[in-house]
Amino acid sequence: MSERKLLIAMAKGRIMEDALPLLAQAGITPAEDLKKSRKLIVDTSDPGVGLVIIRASDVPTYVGYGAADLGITGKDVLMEYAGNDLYEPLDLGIARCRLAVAGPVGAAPATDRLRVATKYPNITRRYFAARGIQAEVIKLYGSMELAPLVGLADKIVDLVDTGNTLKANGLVAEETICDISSRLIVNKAAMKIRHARIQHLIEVLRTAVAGAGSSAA
Ligand code: PRT
Ligand code: MG
Repeated sequence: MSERKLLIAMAKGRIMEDALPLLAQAGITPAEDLKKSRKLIVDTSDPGVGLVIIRASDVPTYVGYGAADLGITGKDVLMEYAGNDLYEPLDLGIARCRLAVAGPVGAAPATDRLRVATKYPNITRRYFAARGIQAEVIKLYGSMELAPLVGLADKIVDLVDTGNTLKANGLVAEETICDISSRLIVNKAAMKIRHARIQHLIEVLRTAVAGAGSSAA
């Protein structure tokens, strides 16, 4: 009986765009064009490795339950995830941005009794609680920038890269919560059971990341 493939979970979009060149250096190339394909499980050039294509925010759940052995997703998603069934052995240094508190240009800074709209309620609650600020957190699934414009919230907590999206909506980043990049994650049980193969993959990716960092400098 042949061993089941190692499954790597990730999302289409910006993370995948940056992750595919790193995986290629590990000898893992998708067997079909992921931009066109609607398949959710994709074979790769490595017969022992398959890709599972899901929403970025679902990656920790698939890996946490062991439905995928490994995953690639943003630190923002991982900080929001409540499970402790994952290892996070490698910072891939891709899809970089920062998580920030933002508000209308010229607005008073975060003080007390704030309403904050975000896709990241857990991170947001922790952040303001640690500062002794009483914040009412309003969970949204997208377009957080709208919330302060229509009086739904005083501030937002969202990802910022260039700041153009905030600027276009009359908002400005006030505080950085943390810097974000994408991470390789591994199911804890898979790491034990399939240790040699997974450890090898981690080391090959580590080398690819180090190379990408030095060539980009
Ligand atoms: O769309 P869906 O809900 O399925 O998933 P998603 O939109 O979360 O996926 P995707 O492919 O957009 O990838 C999201 C992941 O990419 C995040 O979890 C981060 O880890 C990472 N990432 C890196 C970013 C950005 N940079 C980023 N700039 N994700 C989103 N943005 C958005 C941000 O939310 C804001 O709307 O880009 C806008 C800000 O960009 P600037 O340059 O205008 O500041
Ligand atoms: Mg998106």
